[in-house]
Amino acid sequence: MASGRTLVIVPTFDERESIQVILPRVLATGVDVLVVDDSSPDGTGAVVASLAASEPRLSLLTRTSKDGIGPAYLAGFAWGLERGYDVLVELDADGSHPPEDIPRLLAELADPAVGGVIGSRWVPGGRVVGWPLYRRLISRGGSWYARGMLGLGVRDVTAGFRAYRASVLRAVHLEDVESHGYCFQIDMTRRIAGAGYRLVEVPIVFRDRELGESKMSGAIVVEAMLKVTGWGALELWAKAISGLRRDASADRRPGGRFPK
Ligand SMILES: Nc1nc2c(ncn2[C@@H]2O[C@H](COP(=O)(O)OP(=O)(O)OP(=O)(O)O)[C@@H](O)[C@H]2O)c(=O)[nH]1
Ligand SMILES: [Mg+2]
Repeated sequence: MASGRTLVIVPTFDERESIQVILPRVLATGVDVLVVDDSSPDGTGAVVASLAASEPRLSLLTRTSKDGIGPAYLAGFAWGLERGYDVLVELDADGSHPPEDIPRLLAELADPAVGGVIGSRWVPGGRVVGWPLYRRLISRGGSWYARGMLGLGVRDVTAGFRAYRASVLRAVHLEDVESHGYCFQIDMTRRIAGAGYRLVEVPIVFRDRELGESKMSGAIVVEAMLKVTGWGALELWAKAISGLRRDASADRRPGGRFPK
């Protein structure tokens, strides 16, 4: 297992029932936990606050309004980095990500060359239980599109069960991240891979939520499509410009492509 202190960050919006089931499972792995709640109307924050009163390894960060998982995770990362955690883990509250697999993710970080670990549905041994066909298609199609557009080697680009080395989070300019929905995960993937760090995927069994409501929406899918397309276009543009610059400098060299 990676050495150092680990903080598991759980973003919540209206997860009153799920959070009571998941927190004991996460805490049982020996990590510290931060719940980032966007003032859930169902009182999730109050439930977590009362559990935290008797569990020193559990903390609550309350934000004023629902703003998507991207800003919630950024607030959680900032909280954890300020307190000197060495590894920060992302995990949904709804039971889709098995907390019992946290040690498997952390084990991969023992290799100093690995910057982040992704609990992946779409590598051999990984799978999804309980999702209808359309959800599988959105997830697989989204991963396929983002991988192609951004040239990423990761199979499950939108996965939300991840472990990052703190030093990597410090290096990837989190202050520039603007993604709100699950394209936040794609954004993190491209930033970390783009900065030259290795991302490893370990297979997980992802289960559809049993309690509470999904926050997935058409707006989240549209945000991801637009952002991925924009990032892909920018990368193509940057490659084209650097290709032109290379050609121009080759032309200027004596014996260049078009010697006068
Ligand atoms: N703080 C915060 N948490 C959120 C927000 N939206 C979703 N979450 C949490 O993020 C996690 C993932 O949200 P889900 O609703 O499960 O979304 P999903 O996993 O993409 O969709 P499903 O597979 O349908 O459950 C859950 O723990 C949610 O409570 C938000 O705006 N703010
Ligand atoms: Mg979910």
